[in-house]
Amino acid sequence: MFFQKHKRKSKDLKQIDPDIFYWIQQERKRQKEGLELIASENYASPAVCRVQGSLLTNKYAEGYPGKRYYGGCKYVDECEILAIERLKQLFQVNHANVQAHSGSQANMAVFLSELKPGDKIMGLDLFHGGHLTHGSPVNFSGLLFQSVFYTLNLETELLDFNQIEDQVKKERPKLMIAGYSAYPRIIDFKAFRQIADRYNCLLLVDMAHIAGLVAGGVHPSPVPYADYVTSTTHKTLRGPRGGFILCQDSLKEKKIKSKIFPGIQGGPLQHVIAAKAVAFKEALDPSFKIYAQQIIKNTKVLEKVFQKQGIKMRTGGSDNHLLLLDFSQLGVTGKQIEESLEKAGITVNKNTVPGEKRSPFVTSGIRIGTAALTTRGMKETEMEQIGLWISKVIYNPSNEEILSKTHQEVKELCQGFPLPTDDL
Ligand code: DSN
Repeated sequence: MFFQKHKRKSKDLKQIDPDIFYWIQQERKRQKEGLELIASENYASPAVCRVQGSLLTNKYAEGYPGKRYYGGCKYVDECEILAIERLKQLFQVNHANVQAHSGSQANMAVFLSELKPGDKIMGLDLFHGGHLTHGSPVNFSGLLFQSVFYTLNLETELLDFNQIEDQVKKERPKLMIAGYSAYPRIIDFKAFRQIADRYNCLLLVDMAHIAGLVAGGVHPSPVPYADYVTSTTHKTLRGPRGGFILCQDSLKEKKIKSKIFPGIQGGPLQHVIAAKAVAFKEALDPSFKIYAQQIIKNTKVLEKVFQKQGIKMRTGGSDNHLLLLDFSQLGVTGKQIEESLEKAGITVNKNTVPGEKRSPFVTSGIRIGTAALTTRGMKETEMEQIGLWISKVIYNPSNEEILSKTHQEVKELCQGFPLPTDDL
């Protein structure tokens, strides 16, 4: 034979990089033994993780399927086409772009498609549950564009469309954003569309938090109402970490394509795009509807427990995957409760509440979400127990004995619910 045959012995990660191996093991233990209640997190399936860790990462494919700047793209083209077609089917939409590396870049592509630097955008105030990329002055969205905000009604704690309309009338933004990080109620996209139409304003819906609920049919879809819909793929939708953009109009799709590439991104992450395709297939399966329904059932159980325990929830409860607990009358901060819950093996994040008086590093509340534990198979019985544990910690945040006993009980519960990706 002309060429010598090379055999590659693959060493395992433990030998190649014992440090990273060690930290992954630690993180595995944390995920296994703890209760994950961060509202923006979930467990991607083993299939999604496997594809995300596949050799597709080796491929450069700047451009779009059928029109790339590199050779050898015919197989990644097929994966990207599948991702696009499945996503279109999932949300019943005409056009989908699956190349955005993140939700932030998806939003950036929409802004750059429609706006010039200095144009006015309007999103929900960050302290009321909005997002950094919806105009915060410390983010590109507030640096490049003139940003103004609407707020929740401080009495009802809900979106107030009269107030929003007044604000739009006064400010006349070129683009308005709906879709939030900490809003526990159903969003009326039609009402946003009506205001947008009256004031000739574009409507972007960032459905990152609720994408899985929309896909599962337990939250109305923004697709019929928004000019653009952006999302991440890894929250309630349970895919790999990434973003996407949807629109109905082919002219808008063209603009988005060129803003994503070459506008703001280079080579697409073909391993992530293929993993998105897998996640979209999973979300098209009828079992995903049952999953989405269970997320809501689980939130409702927590809502009931907190009501009984006298713990204040903003808006009084939730219709979606998250609850916003408010301690402003309890004399403890969100930061303290986040830390105490972590000692008890329960992971949440501190969160500002509408009308917040404390800094975002301290806050008066925490945000709790049920998407991840629902994926892990936990249902009403477990949720009731978890609600009681959380309440106990809220009322006894410095009682080390209670924290450590709760941690032990949490570990015991977790043993019965293996992680979907335990062996990855
Ligand atoms: N960081 C995400 C969240 O926790 O809601 C939003 O990007």
